[in-house]
Amino acid sequence: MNKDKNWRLLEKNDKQIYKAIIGEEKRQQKGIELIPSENYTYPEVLAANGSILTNKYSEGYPKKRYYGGQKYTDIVEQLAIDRAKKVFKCEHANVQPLSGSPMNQAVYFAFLKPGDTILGMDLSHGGHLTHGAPVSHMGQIFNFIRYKTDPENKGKIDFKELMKIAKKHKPKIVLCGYTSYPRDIDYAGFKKVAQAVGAITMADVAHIGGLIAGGVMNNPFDYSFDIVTTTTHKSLRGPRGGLILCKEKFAQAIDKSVFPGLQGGPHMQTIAAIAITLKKAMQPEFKKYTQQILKNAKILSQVLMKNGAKLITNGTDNHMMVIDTIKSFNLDGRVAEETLDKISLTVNKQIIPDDSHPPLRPSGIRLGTPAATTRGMKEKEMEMIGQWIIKALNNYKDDKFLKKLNKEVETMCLKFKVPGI
Ligand code: DSN
Repeated sequence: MNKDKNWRLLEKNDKQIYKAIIGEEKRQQKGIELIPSENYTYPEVLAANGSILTNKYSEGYPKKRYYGGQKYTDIVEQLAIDRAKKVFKCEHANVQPLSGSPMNQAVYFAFLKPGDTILGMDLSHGGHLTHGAPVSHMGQIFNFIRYKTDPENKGKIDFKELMKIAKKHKPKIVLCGYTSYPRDIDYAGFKKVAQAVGAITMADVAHIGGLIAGGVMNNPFDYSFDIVTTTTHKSLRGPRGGLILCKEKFAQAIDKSVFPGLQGGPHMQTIAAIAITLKKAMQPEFKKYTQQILKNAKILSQVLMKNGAKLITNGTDNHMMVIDTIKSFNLDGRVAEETLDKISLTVNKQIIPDDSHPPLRPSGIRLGTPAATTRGMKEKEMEMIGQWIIKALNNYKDDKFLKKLNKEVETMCLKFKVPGI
């Protein structure tokens, strides 16, 4: 395999795509990804993801395939399965979901019929689209009852209220785990609610999967959860993909639901890259990495709050922060995102609990520390990033000032290499 030759061929035969990839490489190197769901993956993952495994169809599971020629793909998938079980301390792992949305859909279809009820978090309070947002197909197929957080009480969940809702609506799945929620999750509280109504417990830990793998956040399996889903490209630092982890008694239903229920051929190049990621997650360096993600988030949130930023939930327990930019800077999330783009800090505009503004011009932005931490940035850099955010958002009309800040950001970024570039 000659990777340099492959790149030379691409450069020669498709200049437009080649140039766009090189442009994106430069953008990633010159700025900082602060979107909490993004990360810079390992060079080994890039190698596996760009490998000839992409040529192979492998419908089915190791030793039970529908096509021949599976000697090596079986090795790859079995390694990914065994490592996932070890890292997340669970009985069964399906490593084939193509990403986060199909991963959650496969769980619903494994256990529910159309019209059945799921208890999930409201989108604006931190739930994912697949947790029942009306615009998602899932919201149209299943009957989602959506609970909320208490913004006045650090974004905590009122379990007495949740129990009442569960008893009234009798969900078949009680779902926790979120996409824009900066607090830890009381898995024992959810288990109690689910047990009271005989529901399956499901945690979608897509965002914090890496933090659980590193042992710095609670693992739902320690609270006897039934099903845990996670993407592999966020805090876990792997390729884009998903894992469904469960107790053995649910294994058959989950596997059938992923294939042939929902998906066709698994992406074996991604599964190899997931196996590599999981081996990395078992190393002591990964634990240190996840500890630093949390330290960085604490510092960044403190710098922001000290300087007038109003954070949803008034702080963070994980890698993520949501800033109410209207209350803090009198700017909507779109203007805030565009302003920070001008100084090479990439964040995403974000709806806040019960937002009265529309999703493309919401009231906030969301940011997090996994990617910056991967580059080696620590407390000192978090202090600088926090100050840059505050200065830029307080001076969003001053293009000359923003240009000056951008130089500072780029100079700092060039000292922290993006792995694999
Ligand atoms: N797009 C992911 C995120 O940014 O959280 C969730 O799907």
